[in-house]
Amino acid sequence: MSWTIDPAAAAAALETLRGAKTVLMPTHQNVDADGLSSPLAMRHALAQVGVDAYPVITDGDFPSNLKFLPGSDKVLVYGRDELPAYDMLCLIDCADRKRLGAFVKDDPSRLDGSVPIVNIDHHKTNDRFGVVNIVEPDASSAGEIVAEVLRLWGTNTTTDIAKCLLSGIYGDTLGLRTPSTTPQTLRTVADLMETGADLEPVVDWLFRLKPRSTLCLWRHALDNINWAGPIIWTEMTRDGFEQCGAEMAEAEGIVNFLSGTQGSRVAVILYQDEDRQGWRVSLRSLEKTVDVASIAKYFGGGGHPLAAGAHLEGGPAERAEFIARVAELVAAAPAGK
Ligand SMILES: [Mn+2]
Repeated sequence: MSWTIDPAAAAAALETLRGAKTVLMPTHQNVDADGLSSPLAMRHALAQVGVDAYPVITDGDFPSNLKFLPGSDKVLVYGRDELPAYDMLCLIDCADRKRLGAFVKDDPSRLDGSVPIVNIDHHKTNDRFGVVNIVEPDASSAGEIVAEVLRLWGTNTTTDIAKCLLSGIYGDTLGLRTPSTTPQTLRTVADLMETGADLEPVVDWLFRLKPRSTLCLWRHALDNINWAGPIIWTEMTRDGFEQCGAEMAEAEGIVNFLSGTQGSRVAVILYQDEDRQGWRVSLRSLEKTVDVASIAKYFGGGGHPLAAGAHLEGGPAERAEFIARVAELVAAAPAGK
């Protein structure tokens, strides 16, 4: 095992969550497969001990490609659905409790600790903000950690739970292709498949099926490609999303496609905010010597060494300054592979 969860921490998480009447599980903003599947698996698991737990999408709509997840109809969308009264928060896959979209922007006191937080995550930059913290930076995904937590709890891994966890692991490892994929990851995946989770819908919905609007969006992204020293970057404008009739989740694969372009060391995508006053930025590296999490942290963001993000306020001048600074930081990193 490349990492293990302290059984006492797992037991403390169960005891804490069992003490709640209703648990809210807000997702990180711009939720992805792991960010939604892992809380959904937790919802199914907590139902077995009589605790109601609701994943909440904290910004934007429910991503269409995740509707296949068992229990997706029970996921709440902040701003659309009424929140139940809750006495506990469980954050899964959230590196930072401040990046929970409108859920925290509308009322920062929601995350000030007055409602206890159970924190389960795999981001290196997670600062252990919970009353219970299970943070394993070497795990491929939150799904992989939740699988281990549920094993320690003795949860009956139903097919629904297995499908969710498999989706989380597949999403974050890009189909078991990232360096974070370990023999342990593969064993967990094998166990989940034996429990009855089929690969086909996961692979189809996460990597193959796409609406036509996605192609339109990719055309925009590829048309807007720029270079700045060792970085390749592009911008996803609001106009692009609107012209294509595309949702944010459809732009997810582009940064991974760009990273690995020969001659580049880091790929950067800027997603323009809805109010056009700034960008959400996504950074990817294929070189272990270029830690994009520390670059993201420099700009107030965070993430993983090879995949990280931050938020940038301002207009074209701030954007140009940002790109130039990232290019400098990347150029200063020692050469990797
Ligand atoms: Mn994740």
